[in-house]
Amino acid sequence: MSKSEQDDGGVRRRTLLKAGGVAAAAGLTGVGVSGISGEAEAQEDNGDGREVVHGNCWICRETCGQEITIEDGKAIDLTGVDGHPKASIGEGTEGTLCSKGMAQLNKTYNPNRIRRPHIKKDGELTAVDWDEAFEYTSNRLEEFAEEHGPEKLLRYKGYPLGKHSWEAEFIHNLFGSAISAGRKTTCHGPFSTSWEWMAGYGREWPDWQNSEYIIAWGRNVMECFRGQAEPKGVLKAKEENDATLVCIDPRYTKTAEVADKWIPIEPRTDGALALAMANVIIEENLYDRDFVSEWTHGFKEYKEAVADKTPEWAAEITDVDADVIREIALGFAKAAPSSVVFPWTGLAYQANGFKNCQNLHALNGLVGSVDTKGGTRQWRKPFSLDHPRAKADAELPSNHSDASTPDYDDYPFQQHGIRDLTHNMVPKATERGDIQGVMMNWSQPPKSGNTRKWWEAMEEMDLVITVDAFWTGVSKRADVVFPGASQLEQTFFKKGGDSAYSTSGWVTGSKPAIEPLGDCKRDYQLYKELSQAMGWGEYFPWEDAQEYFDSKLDGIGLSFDELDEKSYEVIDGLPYRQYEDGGFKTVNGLFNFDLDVKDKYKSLADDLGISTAPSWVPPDDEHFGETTNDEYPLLFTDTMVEQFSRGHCQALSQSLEAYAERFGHEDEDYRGNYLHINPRDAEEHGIEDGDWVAVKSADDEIELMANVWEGVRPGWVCTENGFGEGSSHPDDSGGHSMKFNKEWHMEPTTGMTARNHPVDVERLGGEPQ
Ligand SMILES: Nc1nc2c(c(=O)[nH]1)N[C@H]1C(S)=C(S)[C@@H](COP(=O)(O)OP(=O)(O)OC[C@H]3O[C@@H](n4cnc5c(=O)[nH]c(N)nc54)[C@H](O)[C@@H]3O)O[C@H]1N2
Ligand SMILES: Nc1nc2c(c(=O)[nH]1)N[C@H]1C(S)=C(S)[C@@H](COP(=O)(O)OP(=O)(O)OC[C@H]3O[C@@H](n4cnc5c(=O)[nH]c(N)nc54)[C@H](O)[C@@H]3O)O[C@H]1N2
Ligand code: SF4
Ligand SMILES: [Mo]
Repeated sequence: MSKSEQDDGGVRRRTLLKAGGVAAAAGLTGVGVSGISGEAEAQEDNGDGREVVHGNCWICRETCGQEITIEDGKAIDLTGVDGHPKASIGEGTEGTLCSKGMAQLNKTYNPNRIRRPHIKKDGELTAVDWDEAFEYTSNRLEEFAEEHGPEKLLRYKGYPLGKHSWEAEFIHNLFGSAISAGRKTTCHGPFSTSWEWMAGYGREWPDWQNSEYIIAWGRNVMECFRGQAEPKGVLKAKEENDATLVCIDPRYTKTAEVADKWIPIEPRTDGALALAMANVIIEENLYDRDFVSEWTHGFKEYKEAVADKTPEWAAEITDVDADVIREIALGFAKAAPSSVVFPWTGLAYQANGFKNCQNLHALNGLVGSVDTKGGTRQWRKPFSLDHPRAKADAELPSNHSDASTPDYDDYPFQQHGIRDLTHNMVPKATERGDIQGVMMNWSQPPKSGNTRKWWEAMEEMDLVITVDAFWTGVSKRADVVFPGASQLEQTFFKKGGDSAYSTSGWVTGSKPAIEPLGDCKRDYQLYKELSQAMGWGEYFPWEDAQEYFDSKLDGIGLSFDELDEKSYEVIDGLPYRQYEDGGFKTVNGLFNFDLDVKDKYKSLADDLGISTAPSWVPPDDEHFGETTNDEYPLLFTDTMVEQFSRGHCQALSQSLEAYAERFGHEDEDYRGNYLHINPRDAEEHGIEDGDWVAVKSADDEIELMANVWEGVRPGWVCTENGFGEGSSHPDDSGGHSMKFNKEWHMEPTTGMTARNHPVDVERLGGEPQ
């Protein structure tokens, strides 16, 4: 579909262009956009029929507080909430929404939204009313339980609004599904698992705003932020602490744009760079002796491992100058403990990612930047809230825990102590008959790895149930499609840690701003009524989500009405260096450089022939990632950009326009993703900017438009994920980046999908479609 054909009601191209211009001029891309959107100033109903209510953005699921202007029951404008823990940089500062957040209006009123329940009738998905949809679904679920056993229904964990528990309670507790899969192996596995085993807490966060030296390492914090507080925190640190920002990324991202130093490293060699930095820090005696001697295990092995890993050694591998390695090692160590190295998907999505992430985190431990002001933070539970279920009359059963799942334990990664079935192995588990169906809410699994097999597996499955807002390769293959109410139409509640308030937790919540469009249904109502249809109504005794959350808030003396009025509440209780009170939450209470303390990892490392201590594990065409060759000389991966959130903003014309403008292709009709290719590689392949190209691996092929760009390293090509066949893009435009990914492309410790595929590119005739 060309740009002119997609009329989704919410395109405000002028506003967006203007916003992009001002934000870019201020060096604040992705931050502060809403302030420019015109009538966004929050006001109470002042007689013009408008009122302003609170909401919480869930486009990237980071809950930035919203002020929503409503006119005649329709949401007409959005802006942020000042002081909000996620939308601002703390008390007294402006709250804003990013450009993705601003696209929520476009999303809500999008004509492509699924607005009616659909069920399979005579092999065709057919729109029906809710009574029929619930009756059909409850019958199918009952048949499924009888025929296969409930344990064989996979729960694919998505992002239901506020990550509420009703979906899990329905699928696991009540129905008895025993298997789940999800982001552990599609988002953060190697990073969170290595850090969890090292420091006891896998989901650490940088204390950005207090830092003095930040290394964003395969972590595009200025555009793949988790709430507006993150990029604002980085800018604050630069302004107020004169912090140095180093961006280690083969791509010239928005983070690279504001960084003091951009290091376009050879992909997948990050572990070698980290070892060389440790070599310098130890040689120069700049490590934190007190922290290392009192709180760590395995320093001797770490020291031995890096003894010969000089900057000159790493320069050969990483294509980073030895002087630059020395410079950042010294800068990082001298700023400690207010310094931080932090990765995410750039390193997690690699077959050698586990070791790379271990080597990185070892650096934080070496200089003592663990749970410190301006270092990493270990967010523990800052406060507890009552669980409404504790007060309910009917105790929720745990039907899933009684299920026998012997085959599930046979899967290799579970034997390493990894929770959840590996995403890429779901098709195999389906082939083996261990999985016979799937239920999900707000998820698009085939986008995240092993795409073709996933599609086949869904065809094989006896029952596919999804809650979604758009037609995708998943909803089109489902037996039941429930039209989920979108964020502005739902009650919202969330509590959390990481935010603009470094040593506090927070709660935020809001009532629905508008009525659900069409037949869309709010999540709580959906699970309550589905439970009623199954005869389990007593487990959802609350009238609505508001009543449920009201009960939850008792513990901190707030009512849901009050929270909605305030939008958020900040709650103290997250001191730095929490490990000083009772040690690290690891097997030995220490920060582990060496993972020999984990028996399961020890035997795995033995099998793989690698050390349990930090070490350099290069891609090897066997366990740790494929390498390029004469036939397939380029390395291909996919990435994310500020304009899209994972796999669903591709449905929004506003986001597609902003993306096209960013890369200077707004005048072309094509609205798919681009293959970013360095001018050197483009010339070698006879490719020009805007050409329609094929990308080929040994066993697959995609087609998309070339964006010839200095912003990617020579030898490395990439595109944005979530496009092409089966995506939420209304016209399936562009190339599906994960068609190259096959079942065996996994990181060998966690089973996380591993990107980076050897490919070649070829210019095709014809216009990009
Ligand atoms: N705009 C936007 N923001 C988001 C999301 C989104 O989809 N869109 N998703 C949210 C979610 S769920 C997450 S998990 C986070 C993820 O946040 P990030 O992990 O920061 O997101 P990515 O864009 O995948 O960033 C990884 C970066 O690593 C780089 N990279 C790739 N390979 C290598 C390598 O070998 N070495 C190094 N050093 N770098 C490499 C890529 O070029 C990319 O810029 O973002 C969150 N925020
Ligand atoms: N190739 C590739 N795959 C990736 C990544 C990558 O960088 N590249 N990143 C990974 C990461 S970091 C993560 S966290 C995962 C996330 O992966 P998923 O958990 O699958 O999440 P999304 O892609 O956000 O989910 C998209 C689905 O939610 C639907 N949706 C959108 N809005 C709504 C709504 O209002 N209600 C409901 N019910 N549904 C809605 C969309 O139509 C779409 O089908 O993806 C991973 N997969
Ligand atoms: S950062 Fe995420 S939650 Fe905040 S406005 Fe942007 S999309 Fe919404
Ligand atoms: Mo993620």
